[in-house]
Amino acid sequence: MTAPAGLKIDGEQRERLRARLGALGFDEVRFAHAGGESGRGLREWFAAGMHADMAWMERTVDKRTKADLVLPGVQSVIILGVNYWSGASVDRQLTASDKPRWARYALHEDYHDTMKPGLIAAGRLLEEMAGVGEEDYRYYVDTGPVLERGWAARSGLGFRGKNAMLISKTHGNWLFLASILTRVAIAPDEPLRKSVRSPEEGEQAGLLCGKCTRCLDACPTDAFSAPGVVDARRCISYQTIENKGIIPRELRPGIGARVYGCDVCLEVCPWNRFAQQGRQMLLAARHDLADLALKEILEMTPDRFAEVFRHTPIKRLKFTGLLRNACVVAGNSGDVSLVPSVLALALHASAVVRAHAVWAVKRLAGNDAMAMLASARAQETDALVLAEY
Ligand code: B12
Ligand code: SF4
Ligand code: SF4
Repeated sequence: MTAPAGLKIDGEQRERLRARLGALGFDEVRFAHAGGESGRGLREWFAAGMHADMAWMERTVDKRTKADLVLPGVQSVIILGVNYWSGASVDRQLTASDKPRWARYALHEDYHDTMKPGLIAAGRLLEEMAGVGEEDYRYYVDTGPVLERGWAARSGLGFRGKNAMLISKTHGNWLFLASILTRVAIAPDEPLRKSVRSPEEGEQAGLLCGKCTRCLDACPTDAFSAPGVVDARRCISYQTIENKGIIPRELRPGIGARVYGCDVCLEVCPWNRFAQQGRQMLLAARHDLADLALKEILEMTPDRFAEVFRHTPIKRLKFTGLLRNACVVAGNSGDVSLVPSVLALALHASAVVRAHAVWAVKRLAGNDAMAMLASARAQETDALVLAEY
């Protein structure tokens, strides 16, 4: 069934919908008008090659800039936010160790999976309250052809920071976003400032940043090509999660102890000061991952990887991807006790792992490295690995 033309949710009914969606576990519920084309900067981003090898994004560029191509007849976008901040004291424990660092979002079971039941329930609620069918809406979390941060800015959920993140005045940077495109017309919320209604102006990042540039200054790999614009090719998040091959050598030192993802431009932001511990209704914390020692990861077996990372986003990186990242972290650690573990990985079945292991041995063992690596080098045939020697 197609939603009857003119069907509108507003006033008290809209607030009831907001409250009931909130009760499902969504910490932010906002509404935006779906019309028009937006995200002009997105085409420029692709043209400049800043999406690296994420060709799946470029293939859906038209849909990403025009919601009507995703759901013909779409009237509104419901933007939902889930707070994943663990509170200041837990966060201090998670980050104050000498252990490898994980993006905070990854210290949970995969949010794509844990948020899905909430989105299914949200759809049912829309059917009940607006009398529509399941063909009248479409929900997404992360993987859909939807510019989630852009819609969130338009709905007034927050603003796009100079760090490109959608920043909420209540939750700071620590929100997962999800969206429901629907043919039901829901009275839109106001953006934080009226200018966000105009896509061109709205695409300018930093509405509530003032003179602050902390995130731009703190990025370890200099990944911002302009305020609000991340060049994925230089971003640690891209390199440690999305890139499945060789991490460019010049970026490896900047990765530091970050074994999966990067939160630097989020954690320095002063807007986080109001963040409160999340309700965790649509999340399942896996803070235990922050206790893993680097040596344990370097010496992990595939079975142990499957066991430890089951249901987490890290499983999508695959075992070899994690070993590759762990080699980079080892190379940056200055901890010579790790040399035997990385030396063993210089003989690993995966050329990608071998390449990063060779780099790590050279960083850790200095002048002694080539002698230690002699036997591995004698067996090596892969050009990319040989280039590391
Ligand atoms: C591709 C991607 C990445 C790439 C590229 C990063 C980037 N800056 O785009 C990589 C792998 C590097 C990455 C990293 C991270 N990501 Co990411 N990523 C995405 C994804 C799938 C698409 C983003 C995209 O389209 N990027 C292209 C750029 C150019 O678009 P943009 O930044 O959104 O800006 C455009 C729009 O906002 C638009 N616009 C402006 N105003 C308006 C108004 C309207 C109405 C519209 C429609 C558009 C619009 O114009 C801008 C330029 O075109 C989204 C999920 C999604 N479907 O949106 C998650 C998403 C953005 N990532 C997320 C997260 C958490 C991260 C990390 C923090 C993970 C980590 N800790 O390692 C880092 C942060 C890096 C950073 N500072 O941006 C969250 C962000 C939540 C939030 N509060 O902002 C999202 C929304 C996933 C989710 N569902 O929660 N990510
Ligand atoms: S996530 Fe890290 S590497 Fe990427 S832009 Fe932010 S600070 Fe830079
Ligand atoms: S750190 Fe400063 S410049 Fe960066 S997003 Fe936060 S307020 Fe804006």
